[in-house]
Amino acid sequence: MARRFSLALALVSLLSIPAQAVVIHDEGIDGDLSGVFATPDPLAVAAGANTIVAEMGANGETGATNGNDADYFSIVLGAGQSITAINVDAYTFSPGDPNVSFFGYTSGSGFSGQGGGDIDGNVLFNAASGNVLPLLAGGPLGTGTWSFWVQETSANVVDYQLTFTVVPEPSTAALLMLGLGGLAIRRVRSSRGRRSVIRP
Ligand SMILES: [Ca+2]
Ligand SMILES: [Ca+2]
Ligand SMILES: [Ca+2]
Repeated sequence: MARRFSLALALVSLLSIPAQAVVIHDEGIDGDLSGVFATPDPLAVAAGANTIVAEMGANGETGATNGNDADYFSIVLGAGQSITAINVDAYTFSPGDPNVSFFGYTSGSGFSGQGGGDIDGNVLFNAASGNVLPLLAGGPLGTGTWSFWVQETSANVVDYQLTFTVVPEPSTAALLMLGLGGLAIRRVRSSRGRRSVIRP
């Protein structure tokens, strides 16, 4: 019993290790995110905080329906992984206040168009938005490929930073399954052991 308890404690402590925040794309270093809706830039994520630092709007780059820069990127979530929050860390603008900007998503590695029927959900966001995932998708996004579309159509430039919280790490999930599997095997073995005493 004590061993089971300590195993459970070890698993809980593994799960609660805070993962490092990682900048997965910084347009200042990595270049403008794709402006082509059919081919978002695939970005690799890990457990914990995954941050995108980017700019959209009237910045001379193209991709949106009106020629203003749109940013498209996709994220692949492995078995057991999910996005549990998408936080707007920063939203600054010039020369005027664009009020809000568009953020949409769809399942799959790209969008089939730029219309309302081409998205699974969207939210209008700005500096005050905080975690937009509940309004964007109604809850966490699970295993699979997800594409995201960020766009400002006014004559303003918007610098934005988004952080995607991903849980749990696949290796941690695998460890948890291994641990639970081990407990189940021990339980079966010990019950078989008891039966063998009753039935000679
Ligand atoms: Ca951009
Ligand atoms: Ca772009
Ligand atoms: Ca706007």
